Amino acid sequence: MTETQTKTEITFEDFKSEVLNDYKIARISRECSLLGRKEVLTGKAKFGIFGDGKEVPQLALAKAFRIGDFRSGYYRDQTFMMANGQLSIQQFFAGLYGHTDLAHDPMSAGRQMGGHFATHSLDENGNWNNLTKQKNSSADISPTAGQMPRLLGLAQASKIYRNVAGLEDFTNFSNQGNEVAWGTIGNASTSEGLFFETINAAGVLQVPMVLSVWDDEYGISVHARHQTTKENISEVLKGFQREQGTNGYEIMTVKGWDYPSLVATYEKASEITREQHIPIIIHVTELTQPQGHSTSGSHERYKNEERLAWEREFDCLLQMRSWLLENNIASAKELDSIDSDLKKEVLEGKKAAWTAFIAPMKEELNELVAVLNSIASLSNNEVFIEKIAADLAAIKEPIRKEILIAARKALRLVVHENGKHQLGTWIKSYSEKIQPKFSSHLFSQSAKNVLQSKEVAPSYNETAEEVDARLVLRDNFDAIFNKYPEALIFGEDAGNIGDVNQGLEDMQEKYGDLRVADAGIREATIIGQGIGMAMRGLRPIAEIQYLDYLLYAIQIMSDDLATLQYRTQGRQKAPLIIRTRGHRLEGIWHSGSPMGMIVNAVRGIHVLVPRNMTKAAGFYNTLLESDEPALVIECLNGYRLKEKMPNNLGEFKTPIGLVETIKQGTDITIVSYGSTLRIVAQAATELQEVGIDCEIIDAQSLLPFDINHDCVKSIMKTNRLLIVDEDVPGGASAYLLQQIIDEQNGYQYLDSRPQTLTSKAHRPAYGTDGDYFSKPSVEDIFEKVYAIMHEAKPNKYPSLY
Ligand SMILES: Cc1ncc(C[n+]2csc(CCOP(=O)(O)OP(=O)(O)O)c2C)c(N)n1
Ligand SMILES: [Mg+2]
Repeated sequence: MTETQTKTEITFEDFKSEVLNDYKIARISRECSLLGRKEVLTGKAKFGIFGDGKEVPQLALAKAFRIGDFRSGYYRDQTFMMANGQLSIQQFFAGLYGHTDLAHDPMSAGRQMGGHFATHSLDENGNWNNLTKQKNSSADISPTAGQMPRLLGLAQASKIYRNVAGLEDFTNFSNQGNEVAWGTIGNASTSEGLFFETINAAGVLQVPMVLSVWDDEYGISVHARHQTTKENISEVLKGFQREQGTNGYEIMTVKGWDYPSLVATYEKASEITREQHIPIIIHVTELTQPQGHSTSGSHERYKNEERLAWEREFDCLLQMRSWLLENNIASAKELDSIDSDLKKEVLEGKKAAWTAFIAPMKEELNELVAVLNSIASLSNNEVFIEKIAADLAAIKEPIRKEILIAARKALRLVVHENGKHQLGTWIKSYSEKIQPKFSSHLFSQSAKNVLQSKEVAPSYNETAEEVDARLVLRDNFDAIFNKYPEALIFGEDAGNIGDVNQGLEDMQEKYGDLRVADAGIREATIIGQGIGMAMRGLRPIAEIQYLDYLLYAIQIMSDDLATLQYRTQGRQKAPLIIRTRGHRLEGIWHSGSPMGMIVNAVRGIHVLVPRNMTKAAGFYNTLLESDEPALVIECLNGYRLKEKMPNNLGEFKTPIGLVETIKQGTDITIVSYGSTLRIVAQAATELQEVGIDCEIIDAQSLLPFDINHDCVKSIMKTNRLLIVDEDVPGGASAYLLQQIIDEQNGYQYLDSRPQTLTSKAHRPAYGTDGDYFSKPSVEDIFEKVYAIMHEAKPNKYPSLY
């Protein structure tokens, strides 16, 4: 035997031990699923969705998955996580119970139901870990196929790192783009639009992505014949197969119970995609669901006896066991002993998880019982409080809801007594301690969160000329691409022509077609592409051509991007910038301003509404220094208006969360944003002519809004409030009203009813008249303000009508 042979060949014993280790992992995973279901049925956990029936292919996936790779998958992947050593038995059960401590449930600290997996890209301070030194799983989400858009971006990042110059120092994120993004999806979820959109986009982009379809023929109760043409997704996708001289995919099919073929298939896929950056689909067929879809139902209701018998026979674990026996890799005795040992191991892990889950709550309960007993003895309601304390103490396995209910009920009984202070203080400090377990990290809590950013005003040469405003944006993007090699932009028409309004004119020529790129018409995956790339250390700017078409992307923004920090308790982030343009132009689909819909759907993403291009450019500069996702909406009718060209391009920063008073006044405060401000300003000029002095506040930033509470300070002076926007009635104007009246306590300074002026409820009609009769006009604003002043001072301002 030569020396090289010794290194590459493994002995039978090594092979056997590796295969048996695989078998053991799969068996542990199965046992966890079986016991997990029991935990739900006995009431210890609320809901269970498990990976039983999908174990064996995940062993093969785990073998091909290298350090630095990324996964974007779904709730069946527990065996894969276990094979990576990233999900212990105890952690599996901690997740099932909803343990709120990240040390116990590293996937989401109890925020997500079990079966939603994640690894930590960030340390406890929100700083990046070295992602090339760990196996990475982007955090799962429940909406079927919702993992697909992000998968595209995770794969695209490798392509960027391999091919874009200037990223040599980004060694924490990539080793020359050698990382593969591995996706998993259920067969039925391939019916979703997001699936097909992603498949097409990855075929166009040619990125290192391997997508596994776990095919068990069902999506809950619905059979493949209702889901998939020809009942066969790989058959249907055949047109995507690459051929001589074309782009496209490698498509592979393999049976989910055939361990050696699975291992070979995944190895081959890994090699091809890693080297050539070709996307691959692996259709894994003949999988089963031994316990049905989830703990919510039983599959005997919708599978016939023949199918159930087949599932029993072709259970991938049973098949793996037969293979081990048939090939004399292990004896039945050896396998039986593995099986019985691991049963004990799983039971012990489960018990440990439960004890750890309950222990802190027991302590908290005891603490409260002591407080209750101490106030009871001094209370007129002693008997009642003692009863509450005794009932509480009798709960053997308490949850926090029960503890807090008891405390809050008892508080009412001592409202007239001294005891209320002790109990009230306890409740407050308990809530302060517990609430963050459920509510922290909606936004970044790192030193780079947007609120840390300081304003830098644009500065101008004395001779600075007024130019078309799009040039301010363009030259600022130029400065950005110069300053940040990791910054890149892509969208429909963003590349070759430099966006529909020329804000990126000549940028592709200068920075190449990977950094300034055209994208297909596919808004959801444009966002997903951005999410995935941002999760791998790049600074993507995803462009959505018009605000009206953000609707196609709002689902993925809401479900994935907005929840990312929250659902990982701050251990993953995607500081994606979404650039779009909107508000006033022409017609039903080119002039919408659905800001209420947006601000309510994307809590977790900042929403910025600059009134001009200098403000917009300043927002991009701020965001690039921060680590949070944001949506920036430029004014569609503002690109050709004149603005002075600043001389500190790429450096000036518009602050986030601050309003700006753009006109001082004493009679009424008008709050508005975006394109409407110009109309408000015109109305204010005309109102001045009749002696009404308006104060105009530009909201600038809807999420977060007015963190310094400047609006209420203005109302203290004017005592009147009007909110003007182009959204539907009750849209973003209602949100602003809630913020100012409720959050800022503005109601107490008002002498007139606070009002809103918005567009009509319908979409704006086409043409100049369509605009005039659909959206608030200068005259509408004039008359609205005048009417408010008339009501206050009827003699000075006699009624107009
Ligand atoms: C958008 C969306 N619609 C519906 C659901 C409810 N749902 C959860 S899983 C599932 C079936 C998925 O089947 P499949 O993709 O085949 O995965 P499997 O569970 O069979 O592995 C459905 C309909 C959901 N989570 N998201
Ligand atoms: Mg299925």
